[in-house]
Amino acid sequence: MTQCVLITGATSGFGLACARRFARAGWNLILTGRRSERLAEIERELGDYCKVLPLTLDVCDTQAVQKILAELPAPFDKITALINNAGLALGTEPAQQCDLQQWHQMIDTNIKGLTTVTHTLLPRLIETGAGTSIINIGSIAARWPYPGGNVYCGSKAFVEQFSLALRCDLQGTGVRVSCLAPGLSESEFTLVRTGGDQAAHDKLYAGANPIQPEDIAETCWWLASLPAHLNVNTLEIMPVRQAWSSFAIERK
Ligand code: NDP
Ligand code: 8X3
Repeated sequence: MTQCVLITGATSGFGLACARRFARAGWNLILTGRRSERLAEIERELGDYCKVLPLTLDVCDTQAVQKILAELPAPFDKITALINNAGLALGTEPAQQCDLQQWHQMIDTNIKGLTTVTHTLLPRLIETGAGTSIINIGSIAARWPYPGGNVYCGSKAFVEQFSLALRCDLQGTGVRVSCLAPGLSESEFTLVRTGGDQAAHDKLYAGANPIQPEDIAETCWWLASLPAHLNVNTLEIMPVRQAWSSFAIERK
């Protein structure tokens, strides 16, 4: 039977690359995001390879998520993989200069949105059973804090620990859970974070040979295609040119 993946945040970056990768393998796609026109374009691009269900959906809108995901039509009602990818960082300022509304938007999207989608789909995923995958997109920011990371780092730490704890609860169902934690990756992430600052985007990635969305899509594909008895718990991935730096020490 044809498999089906639901990808949140499929309108750009990792999510879009995942849509293309899974379509290439013949999986049916449920694609979500807030930008309807992009979803329509992607449906036109991938519709020849597989069945596509585009859903304009803000993961922060709990009622909409619950309603829309409860009413999935066949053949999209049996889901073999959920990629919880929708997320964002906003701002790079120190905590004491941050905008509270931006903090709340990160929490609402990266934590509340991810948990709402997961909670809503769990019965369906458990029904599909062995070999089903939940892939939560975390970040190296979960484990490696940096100045200006504040709430974004915290939200991704939640994603990692939630993923591990979810595994405990799902033991016996056959559903596996992975937290995939990428490092420096070139997508629309920095444009979103900086409010559209193209120079900041260009500077961050210049000469770094960063991860590309296709790299993450390939990794998600691998995770979802592993034999059903295997669970990758956490997977941190960086470009070769990225590594750690020393502690910051205040001297007086
Ligand atoms: P992009 O900005 O390119 O993609 C983000 C996606 O999330 C878009 O499709 C956007 O769709 C969607 N999204 C954002 N907010 C919402 C919302 N409220 N409801 C529904 N969809 C939403 O960035 P990336 O591809 O890089 O980011 C994908 C994930 O990867 C995020 O969780 C990010 O935190 C994580 N990540 C990114 C890294 C990087 O360096 N780029 C590294 C590590 C992790 P739309 O605007 O249409 O709603
Ligand atoms: C995105 C990676 O290092 O910019 O999650 O926070 S980082």
